[in-house]
Amino acid sequence: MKLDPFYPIVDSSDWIARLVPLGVKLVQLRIKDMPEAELGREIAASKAVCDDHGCRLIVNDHWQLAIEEGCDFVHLGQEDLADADVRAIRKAGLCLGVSTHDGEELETALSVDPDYVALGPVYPTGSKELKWAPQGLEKIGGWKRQIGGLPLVAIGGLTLERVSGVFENGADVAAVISDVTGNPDPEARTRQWLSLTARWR
Ligand code: 3NM
Repeated sequence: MKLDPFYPIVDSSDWIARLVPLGVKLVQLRIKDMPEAELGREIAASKAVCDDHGCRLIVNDHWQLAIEEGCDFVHLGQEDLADADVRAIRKAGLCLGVSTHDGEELETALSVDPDYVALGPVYPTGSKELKWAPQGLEKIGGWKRQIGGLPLVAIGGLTLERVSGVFENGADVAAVISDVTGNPDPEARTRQWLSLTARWR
């Protein structure tokens, strides 16, 4: 599977409505702590915008709602993966991305035959509390050698200035939160990301 190299992660359908029309082709909706009915509405609204713009929507965690809303991609962390019914996800025809942070987690991820593997945190991140030290660029090459043709998503502390390094070391996709949504001008930053990553498309 070929994924777009620029993969912003946002926490609302409002963000999706702001960024996707700029030309984003791959986005993750990552919402924590929201009542289920509201979550369903957020996913549906995000999907509508993504469908209108030919953008692939990846729903974090909420795989049952993703199935109900007719989405085609979910992302699971290791704990969510342990709790999820991967068979049901597959039966509904959804693709699956999985987070990994060490060799054991990579093995677990590969055992469910994922559609991509994410490795993080490449650099220090303020967006998620993690027990792992930054992985560094060399680890990306090692992961890529292990997973072969499977897309490798790099995540954690990525910025426009750092992104060439992750692609040169073997990542296929750069996932990013704060460098986009924490920027004083997220739309302009998104356009810069789209322009800089176009050569890896
Ligand atoms: N997962 P930022 S790092 C959601 O390592 C997430 O699994 C990570 O945000 C992992 O681009 C991370 O602001 C946060 O550093 C990424």
